[in-house]
Amino acid sequence: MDTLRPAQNYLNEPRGWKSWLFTLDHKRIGIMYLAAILLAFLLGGIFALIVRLELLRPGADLMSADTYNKMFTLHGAIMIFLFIIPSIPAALGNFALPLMIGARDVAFPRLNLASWWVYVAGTIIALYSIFAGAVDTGWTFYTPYSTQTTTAVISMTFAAFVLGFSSIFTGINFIVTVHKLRAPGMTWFKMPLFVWALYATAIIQVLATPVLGITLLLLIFERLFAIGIFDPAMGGDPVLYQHFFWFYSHPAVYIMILPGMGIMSELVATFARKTIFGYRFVAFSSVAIALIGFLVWGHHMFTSGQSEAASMVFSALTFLVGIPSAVKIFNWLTTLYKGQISFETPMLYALWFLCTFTIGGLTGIFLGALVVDVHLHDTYFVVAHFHYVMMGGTVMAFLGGIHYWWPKMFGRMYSEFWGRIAAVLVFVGFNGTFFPQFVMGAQGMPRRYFDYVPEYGTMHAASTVGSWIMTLGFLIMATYLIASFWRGKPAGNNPWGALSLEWTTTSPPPPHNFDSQPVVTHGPHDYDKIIAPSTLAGR
Ligand code: HEM
Ligand SMILES: [Cu+2]
Repeated sequence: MDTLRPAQNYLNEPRGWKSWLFTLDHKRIGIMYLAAILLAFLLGGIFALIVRLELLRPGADLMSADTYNKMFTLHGAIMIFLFIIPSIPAALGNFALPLMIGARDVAFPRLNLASWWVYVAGTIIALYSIFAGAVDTGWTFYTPYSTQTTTAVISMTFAAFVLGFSSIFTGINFIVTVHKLRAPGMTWFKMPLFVWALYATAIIQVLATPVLGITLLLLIFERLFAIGIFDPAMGGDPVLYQHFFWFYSHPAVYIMILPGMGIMSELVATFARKTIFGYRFVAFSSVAIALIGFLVWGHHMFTSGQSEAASMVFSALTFLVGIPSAVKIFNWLTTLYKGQISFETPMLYALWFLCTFTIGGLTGIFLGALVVDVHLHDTYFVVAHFHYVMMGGTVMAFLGGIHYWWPKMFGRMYSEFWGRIAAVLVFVGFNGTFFPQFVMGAQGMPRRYFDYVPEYGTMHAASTVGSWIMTLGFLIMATYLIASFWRGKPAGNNPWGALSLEWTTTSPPPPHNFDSQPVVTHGPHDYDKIIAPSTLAGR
């Protein structure tokens, strides 16, 4: 028997596919979520590649304008509702959170399983919508166009409505779990910062998601019964829709980024071997972002006809919400300062995050400035900005998190050599894809156009080639991660020499997580006081 890798663990006990589909084990639910969202990422990525291929050269090369509208809408809707919202909380959070606080499971295991099944149901409705004519409104479903187009708006918005419940269920579960199930000795300020981030995220999930749900229901009713809430032809107000939509969707961008920031804190501390600088500031800045994030939605409507006074207030509040993010960046940099940094794959993604998320965040401040936004609104500058935040932020952290917890999930290491190659390709490809879009956008290239004047040709071509480099990185990653199931060397309990509780149990963990109740005696990132040896030969 392999002493480093327990023969009996949550992966093979109990056996059989039914024991997976109806499992109440948070680790298995996390793994099932991971598989589901990775498939969603693949599908959304295929639509993105199609969009980029059309834009490789000026002219209508591959498809009609109408088809193009469907392609970017499906890309955006899948990436947002099926991939990025559940990505870190429901997959990595589900797996890691109970382990990190020393619990046996989440507070409501059945609700957790229900969350996954509701996600699957929502996904099936979304896939049905693709075949039932797709959607061409953009992922935002703006009225009045969304009440008039003949595409499958009703079923796609209903899919998003259903998916909302899976997100709310996860949020409720995490809030109660954090309040009730922490191990003895784990006070609030001994919680790992990833747990703080998931807790702040859960507050937004529970408070904001119902607003989107109601808004989409109203949209469905508007289409079915022509009530006249949003459509001006029926006496409705389309800007009202935008207010409702962004009242959810701005907080939702923090559902997307806060968990990524939580992973960042874990990676930076572990791989720099230092206590996080300003732990309480980092913890409270997550909560601050969650709360202030509710007050800035109007920055999406600077050009939609809202009062000048309102726009000025929203602009100022937008600057305000930048501060807690900046606090985090500052504290991570300070943590790295004079640390003993080791550049393994998870850490590379943390460094990418520091570069790309900072660009995304700062360009958000440009867009939050009222006068600048009037020029940049609905251009490729916006497309570049939100990809630097969502992909350069959340996805980089997510990839760092996968590589960090992979050995815990499956008990095996992946090829570090190929891991680094893929990381470099993803970084180069990402910047190659999206950096030119800042330049084009500032020069006036509008968003959501399938054709353009030849002047933008070079930059669009560079952007498309960038997307191919990124794709190569992802293909390599998929290969070595899958290969690790057979070839990976056993990781042991603690390959990174990390200090939080999940590394004290076996890899993979037993079904009940810990053989005896863990008791917390030190902080989660006390690397300057305690040395935890790596269980990996030669590290
Ligand atoms: C991984 C995370 C990603 C997320 C969350 C994301 C999200 C989005 C969203 C929300 C939109 C707006 C859709 C709309 O206008 O209705 C969009 C547009 C777009 N995305 Fe992504 N995306 C991601 C990755 C990618 C990748 C990898 C590529 C390139 C290979 C890409 C290329 C594009 C393009 C070309 C557009 C269309 C821009 C336009 O014509 O308006 N995206 N994305
Ligand atoms: Cu916003």
